[in-house]
Amino acid sequence: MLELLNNPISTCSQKVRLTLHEKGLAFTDTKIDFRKKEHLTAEYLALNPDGVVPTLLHDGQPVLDSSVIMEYLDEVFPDIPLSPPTPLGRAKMRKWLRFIEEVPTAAIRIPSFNKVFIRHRRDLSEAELAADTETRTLRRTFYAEMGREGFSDARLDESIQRLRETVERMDRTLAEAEWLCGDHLTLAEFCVVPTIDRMRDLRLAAVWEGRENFERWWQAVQARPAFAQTYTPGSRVSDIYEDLKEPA
Ligand SMILES: N[C@@H](CCC(=O)N[C@@H](CS)C(=O)NCC(=O)O)C(=O)O
Repeated sequence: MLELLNNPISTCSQKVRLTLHEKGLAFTDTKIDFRKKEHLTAEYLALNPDGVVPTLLHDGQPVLDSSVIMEYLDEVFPDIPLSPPTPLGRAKMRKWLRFIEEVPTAAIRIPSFNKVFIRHRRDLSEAELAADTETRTLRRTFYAEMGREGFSDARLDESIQRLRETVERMDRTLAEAEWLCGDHLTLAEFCVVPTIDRMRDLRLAAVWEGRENFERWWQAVQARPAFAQTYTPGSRVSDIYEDLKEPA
């Protein structure tokens, strides 16, 4: 029995939903409401002391951290494998996972918060702001730096540059092979897809304009049935915030 405690627009949750769908695994989709701070309740923190989503419950046992969860699922349910068959192949895939966690996953948070999530902090009093920051178990420093006004222009520019470097690195790799780790789609794809989708959602798609290998890969990823199963209505920030919707 698999239960995923997650949030529709959370990119980390989307990594795991993509993996579950691609592997054809049935799961209970339990939605955690960020606005109600359901991820910061004592009950949730007892399962996931970092106060973040996703959390996978497998027969009631918590498995934490989106990349760990992806690898766990692939190990426990090997029928549709999403990892290379050799140790060297898996090492290459894990290198992509670590790079994606360290670079684009961290970078996309800056435009996401500046353009979208900061709005929920603007009207807080000083005391409320400090209290809210204090509750963010894993990200106190991040929330403190963001404050009420968001991250600086320099920090935003640096993040966009990091995202650009990621796309360039992927494009170079994809000139040599169909997928990031060779001839087969792997967890490396699903680790980065939510960041790319968020970039498009935030209207940052110009970053990959003219990058033909990348664009071919992006089309192929979106054609997977797992993609449509993951990105149901309400999964994107532009589904939720009126001012982010594409003009008709
Ligand atoms: N390393 C963790 C990070 C999880 C994470 O940062 N989740 C975000 C959503 S993508 C979250 O729950 N944020 C809650 C908050 O900022 O309060 C993972 O990959 O599972």
